[in-house]
Amino acid sequence: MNDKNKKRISKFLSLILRHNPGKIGLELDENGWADINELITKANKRNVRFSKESLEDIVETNDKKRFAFNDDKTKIRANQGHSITTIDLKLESLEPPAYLYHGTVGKFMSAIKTNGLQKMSRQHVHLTNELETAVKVGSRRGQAIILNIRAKDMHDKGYTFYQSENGVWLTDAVPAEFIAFKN
Ligand code: HQG
Repeated sequence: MNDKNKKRISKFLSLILRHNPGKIGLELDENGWADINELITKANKRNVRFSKESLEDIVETNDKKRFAFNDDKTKIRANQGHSITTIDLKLESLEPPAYLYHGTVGKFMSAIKTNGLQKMSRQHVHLTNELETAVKVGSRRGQAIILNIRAKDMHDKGYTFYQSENGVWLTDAVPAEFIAFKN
């Protein structure tokens, strides 16, 4: 499968496995897993064609490791980024590093200064320990602004952090007092 096709299928999988399985009449279980054969058949009916081998290729080579198989490779799910509120990935809570980054843009800054970081339409606020990743995430929307979050401090005050299988740090909300604003 060429890169363009892989990207197209990967975007389709993000839509189906994170946001709208009903679009192809698929159901995810309570932990977000989809049956692979059912996914392939139902996608095929809507003219999105891929094989089990191409799914394996996508899971392995996806730039952000967005998807994972279960142990016997009968099921697939998205590692993070869901908007479906009933899905529980059963992530284990983990102590974060002292600081984590969040990449955003200027137009959100006054709201963030007032309300802190909110999960908006996803299940969690997404944070990273890599500056470069935060820059990329922010740059999707314009000139990136990088916020420094006092994650360990939050954790010590009782806030829970999780790490998804692809290394993204997740938490429910970041109150403004834990964000270092430069101005
Ligand atoms: C902003 C992609 C106003 C927040 C990326 C962000 C990432 C607020 C936007 C992953 C706010 C939400 C997640 C507040 C936060 N008021 N705006 N109080 N609090 N915001 O897409 O972190 O390619 O839901 O700064 O690469 O941008 O999909 O979150 O700009 O890893 O795998 O509201 O999604 O990964 O946007 O991105 P998002 P995000 P994938």
